[in-house]
Amino acid sequence: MERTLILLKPDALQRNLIGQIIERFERKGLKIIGMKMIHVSDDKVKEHYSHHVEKPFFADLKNFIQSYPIVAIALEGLEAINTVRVITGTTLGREADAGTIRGDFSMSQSNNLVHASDSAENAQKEIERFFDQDELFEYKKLDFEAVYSSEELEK
Ligand code: FUP
Repeated sequence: MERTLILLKPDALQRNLIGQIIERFERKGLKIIGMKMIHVSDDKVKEHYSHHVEKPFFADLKNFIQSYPIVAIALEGLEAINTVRVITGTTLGREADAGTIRGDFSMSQSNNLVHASDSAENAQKEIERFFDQDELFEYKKLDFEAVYSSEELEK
């Protein structure tokens, strides 16, 4: 099973969408293994968006992500990284597919509600960035036996 990180951004909090967004991941069959509300530090913003630090929009992106608290969630499931990206939708909310979180709730490129890890390497780094080891929970998810076939459960 894979692990991935999502961040529910300040617009999700202010638009009262935290519950609806978490519900989408839960109902899909993903397992929540860590969850917390935080303010993102300067260092973490620079690390997390290191691929955008030199871009003209970085200052606005930084201000936005630090404007209000965010909710960080670590999820687990079979091929969870890709699955979560599919549920999240493409970056530009107003063009994202209907049925995705961004497609259903966002009109923006920056205020697009959710961050989702985009590769196995980044997922591991991002989970370590936002969670200490003792904030991640290993437990048996009882519905996994209904969500997956026995063969899939082995993976
Ligand atoms: P995504 O993986 O879909 O979150 O997209 P990126 O990693 O490319 O971008 C991260 C965040 O930077 C986006 F969620 C919003 C912000 N961004 C802008 O504000 N303007 C841009 O032109 C591109 C990205």
